[in-house]
Amino acid sequence: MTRTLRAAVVQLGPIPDADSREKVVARLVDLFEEATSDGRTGLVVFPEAALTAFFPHWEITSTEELQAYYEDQMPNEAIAPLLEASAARGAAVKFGYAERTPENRLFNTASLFEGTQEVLRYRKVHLPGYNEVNPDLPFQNLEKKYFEVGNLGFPVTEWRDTRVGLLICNDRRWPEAYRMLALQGAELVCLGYNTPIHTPSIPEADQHTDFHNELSMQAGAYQNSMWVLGAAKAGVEEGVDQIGGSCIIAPNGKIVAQAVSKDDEIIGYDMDLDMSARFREHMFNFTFHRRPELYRPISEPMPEGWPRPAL
Ligand code: ING
Repeated sequence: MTRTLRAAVVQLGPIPDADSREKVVARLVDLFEEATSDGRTGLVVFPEAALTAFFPHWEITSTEELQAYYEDQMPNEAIAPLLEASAARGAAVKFGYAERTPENRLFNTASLFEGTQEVLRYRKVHLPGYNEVNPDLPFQNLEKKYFEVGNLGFPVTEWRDTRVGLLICNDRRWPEAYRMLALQGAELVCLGYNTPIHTPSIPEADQHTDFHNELSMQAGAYQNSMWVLGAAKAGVEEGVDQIGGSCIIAPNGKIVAQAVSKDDEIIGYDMDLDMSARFREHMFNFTFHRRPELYRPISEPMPEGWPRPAL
């Protein structure tokens, strides 16, 4: 019996900084209900920072103002309508948000819920950008200032007869992130991103931002035989123009569905979850073909003097 799952990726257009959580969640509920109106969709994936504007793009000097972007609890009252819709439709939902723990630790987080039951939580490991404001830049990326490195590792869980993992934005550019999930048997990765078209640190890459987005996720999918569902927060949000390109990628590396706009947009696909196992039987049989005893440096501290360490 082939294992199939219909999934939807919901791309979001900009979230105005002035929008309340209630207003944003109402927008997510409308999109969730449209995405699951076929009665067959079992999973809906929203982007990173799906409850607020992507505030690491600017300096926030007021502690009180900064703290307002984080969720003190998850689930909470504001998200409840979305979780109720998830329960009513019998479809799981993944969304990203800024998290403050009871110990006052701050993370860029993603959660997968089935109704009010949290299936999986992940805290972003690869934080791009800087921990100091650079006034010369047209916009900031202050994730290293506003978040800690995730402390949950790369968790994978059994879910609906498959195994699922979560990643967040910059994680998708690092092969180790997908591999950590694939080593645990993940067949499906849900991720979201807020990616500016312009990369201040390397302007020459601007012409390739969409290509690098797809390349990163397609490589991760193919080299690990996993379904990758990538949801963008797109369009000009608080002055920062972000790519769209939300997509569903099969374990063979092919993009099988992709958004064409830079606004709210829903894409869906009936995933053959057995494709992952077919690729892992021979071509990407990790047990037969990988040589971890020769990879030790990949998991050790960076060599002194990189990118030109002593040989
Ligand atoms: N955003 C960007 C991302 O990784 C970035 C930051 C853009 C890094 C372009 C490198 C190149 O897509 C987040 N939020 O990680």
